[in-house]
Amino acid sequence: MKTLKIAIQKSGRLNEKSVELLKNCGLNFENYKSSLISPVSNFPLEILFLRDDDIPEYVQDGIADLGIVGENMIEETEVDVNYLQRLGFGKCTLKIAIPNNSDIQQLSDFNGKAIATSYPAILEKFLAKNDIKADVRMISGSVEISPGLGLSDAIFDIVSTGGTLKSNGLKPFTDVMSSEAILIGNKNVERPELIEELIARIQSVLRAKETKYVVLNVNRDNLEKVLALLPGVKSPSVIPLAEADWVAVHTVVPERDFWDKISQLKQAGAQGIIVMPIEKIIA
Ligand code: PRT
Ligand code: ZN
Repeated sequence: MKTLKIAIQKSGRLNEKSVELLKNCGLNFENYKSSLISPVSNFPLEILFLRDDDIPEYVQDGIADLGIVGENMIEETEVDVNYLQRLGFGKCTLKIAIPNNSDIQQLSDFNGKAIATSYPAILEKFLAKNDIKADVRMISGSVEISPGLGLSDAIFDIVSTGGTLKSNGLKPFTDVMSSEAILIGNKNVERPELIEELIARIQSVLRAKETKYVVLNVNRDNLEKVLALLPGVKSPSVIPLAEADWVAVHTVVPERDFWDKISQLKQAGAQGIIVMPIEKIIA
């Protein structure tokens, strides 16, 4: 039977998180930097390690069945693939940025101006939508130095912390798209049941990351107040303790409002709060 192939970045910003995600899904493989392909010993899957630029087309053409790549690469290459799952890492924003001393004030000021970028397709689409006629200059690396060299009036590039813009005397002008790593799949995939299984495993890992397992002790007098703070959870376990009138509550709390929740629980009488990471949540 056919072994599936998943393409991930060989080295770079998405490599480590992609490998970690697949390992957390229980896939057993060697992560040799020197190899292009690595078999998974406990799942009918092979991992292909590639430049991120090649991943969208490999998946579109069926050389790989699946791929993990930034959404920006999919937009830029305009490939026809299935979007299967957003993965929550590699987050960034693609922005137009201008020199600090630029006289550009509004979008229409870009008419006739030169913008350097490694993402010409995304930029062209944005400019066309806004009816701007600018000169898009394709540069494959170090886009941020081009205004300083007099090669362009602005840049269009990926920004995460903004440090690169700042250290090159640039400031953001407008956001064009946000991006994160995404699992993509070939449109005519052969073993959909295996892909479903892999997606289910990925989702269980992602769900677990979004939540913490919390154990706390509370006097029965305060139990109702504490339980009222945990409305999202189906039914927290309430376990009697050796000391009469005291119980332990086991529950999960979403990461996003974690600190708020913990301080509310303390105020409501929770004590001895223990917080643990969750490895997987099987739906
Ligand atoms: O070798 P290969 O071709 O595979 O990798 P690459 O060098 O082309 O890509 P890589 O590893 O740099 O990025 C892979 C993917 O990570 C991108 O396609 C994005 O989806 C995502 N990503 C997330 C980023 C960033 N954050 C990021 N900050 N990609 C690039 N950057 C660069 C940006 O180009 C700029 O030079 O970081 C700089 C800006 O960072 P800040 O923090 O200074 O704003
Ligand atoms: Zn690349």
